[in-house]
Amino acid sequence: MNVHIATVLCAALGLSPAAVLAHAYLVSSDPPHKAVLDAPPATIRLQFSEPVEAAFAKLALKCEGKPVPGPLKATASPDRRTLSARAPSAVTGECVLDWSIVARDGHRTRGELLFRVPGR
Ligand SMILES: [Cu+2]
Repeated sequence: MNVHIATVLCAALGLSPAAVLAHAYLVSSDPPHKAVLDAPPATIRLQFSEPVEAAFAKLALKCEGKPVPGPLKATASPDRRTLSARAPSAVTGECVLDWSIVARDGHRTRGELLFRVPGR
C-alpha cells in the first residue's frame, strides 16, 4: 500500500520511472514479520530495496500495547540498505515495530513489523 502511494506521489511530481523506483520499501527483516520467537531479539534488522538515510529513520517499538522505553537508534550497513537497532530491553508479548524511513529520493515510506515473544 505504501509503495503504491509513493509511486503515485512520484508520478504526480513528474519524476522519471527510474526516480519512481528509487523510493525504498522493506524487502526482509530479522525477526521476520509475524515471527514467534523463542527469546527476545537483541537486534532488529530491516532490509530495504534502496539505500536509506539512517539519520531520518524513526523506529518505535510497542509490546503489549505499551511503548518500550528508550528510542531505537538505527545504524545503517555500509550499502545503507539495512538498518539495525538494538532492542532496548527484554521485550515480551505481542510487539509492533513502527518504522518510517526516507529513501535517497527524499520520499518517506513506513510500515509495521509484528513479532511475538511468548511469556514464560
Ligand atoms: Cu519516491
